[in-house]
Amino acid sequence: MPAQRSHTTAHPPVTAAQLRRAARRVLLRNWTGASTVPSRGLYPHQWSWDSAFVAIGLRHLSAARAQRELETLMAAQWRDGRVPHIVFNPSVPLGAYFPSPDFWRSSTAGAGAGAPARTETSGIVQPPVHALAAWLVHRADPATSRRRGFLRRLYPKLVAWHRYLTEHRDLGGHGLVSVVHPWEPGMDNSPAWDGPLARVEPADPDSFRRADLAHGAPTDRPTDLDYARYVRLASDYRDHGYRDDDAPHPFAVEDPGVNALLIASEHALAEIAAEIAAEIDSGSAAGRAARDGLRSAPDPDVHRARAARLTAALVARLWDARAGMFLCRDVRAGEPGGRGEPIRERSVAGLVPLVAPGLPEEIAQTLADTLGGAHFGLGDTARLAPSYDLVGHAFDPCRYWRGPAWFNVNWLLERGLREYGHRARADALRAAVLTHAVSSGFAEYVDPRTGAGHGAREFSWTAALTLDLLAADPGGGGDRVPGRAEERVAAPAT
Ligand code: 2M8
Repeated sequence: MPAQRSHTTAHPPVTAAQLRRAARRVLLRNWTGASTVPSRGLYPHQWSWDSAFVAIGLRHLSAARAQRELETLMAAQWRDGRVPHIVFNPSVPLGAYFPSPDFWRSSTAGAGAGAPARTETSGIVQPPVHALAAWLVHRADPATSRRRGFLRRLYPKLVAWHRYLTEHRDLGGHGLVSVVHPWEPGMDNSPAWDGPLARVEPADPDSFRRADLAHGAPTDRPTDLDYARYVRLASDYRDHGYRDDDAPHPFAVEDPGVNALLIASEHALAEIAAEIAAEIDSGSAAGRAARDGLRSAPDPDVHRARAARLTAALVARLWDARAGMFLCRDVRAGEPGGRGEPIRERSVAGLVPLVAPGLPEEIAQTLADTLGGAHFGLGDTARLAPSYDLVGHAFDPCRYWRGPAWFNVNWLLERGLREYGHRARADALRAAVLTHAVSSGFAEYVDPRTGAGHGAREFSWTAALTLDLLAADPGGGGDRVPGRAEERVAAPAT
């Protein structure tokens, strides 16, 4: 099982310069020429939110390559605006990953919804981190970005992507986006999905063959029964032509993580719109090209207003003062056509809104308190924030999204803590992320209490976000200090 072998060395790199070199090597190895695979063995295609996080790290190595990463993903966007969660590499054998392109059949089954004719993709989506990533990538090297027309080419696509989410996916009817498959929020196997998923008829276990178990320990991965339900949801969606108006969507959940990332990305779109508007006003050649390529002048206020509406809906629908965090809402539970019901499981998705600017102050403070309290234990019983309640009935430190700590989530929380003024806690989290990225060999995820690595190693977003935390952040979170070459950023693993 190659993905399980440990890359942890007896003498892990401990200075910023060494760590930077090691992270860079991972990203170079996982680069395919136009984008980056999350992991060579387990995930040999391009994943949507992985690419956004990868671009955030790549910007410190090559702005052009980081831009390319996002451009490759957005080139597979569907005409209805959706950005598919996987873009398949045609040179990878079908059996290397399940569900493969012949399962999704996007170019035929999705033709009515506007799937690309010549690129095979999945038909579901992942969290919209892309506008945030695009803005951070631009900020790393504005000159290259302007010369390549990066923002002005991406902006209409990002707007269409957000429009898809807000217009086709407001299944609860209260101004929030619903996910329709546990793979969509990116936290595949979270205990928060157990309730809504239990209503889904599992697919016949003989109708599919999992590929993930060839790379991961079964105790770390979702069960066969979970997979049978994932398959049923995806094949039913496909058989309805991936049309949200027709598909029954028996699994429909408002997830605070997805909606918070949309809010953060709307704020980023406001910055992007202002940047393009300034370019147009300057009357430069780039500005003229921007004006000619857009239907209307970008207006930052439109995005700010949308972010404010989404924030109000997030608070009204998903805030739970008793839990001290946001909870997912099962749109299909309770009375048909009713308000749905909160899912009483503490998933780290309920703390991700810390990354959204503009939360009411007392909510932001409560989220920070909850992150350090008994359920998430950050800085106390946990080295990194777990994906699920440390004292919850379903907590498992090893199994996919049912407890382990993930580096992308911890990067988001680091950013959120900084955004809301908890500088010392953000610094401590940054140090913990760097330490465990090194000691685990850039693992996909770690046991939150011990830091032991699990899943794939040399995982792209772990390496990319390590690079980002080592750098001064040119695109926000402005008080982070750059890692000096000789700075000891990570203690050897204990
Ligand atoms: C995991 O999800 C895929 C399905 O999309 C899988 O389990 O096969 C999740 O961790 C997800 O968040 C991530 O984007 C993906 C690739 O890294 O792997």
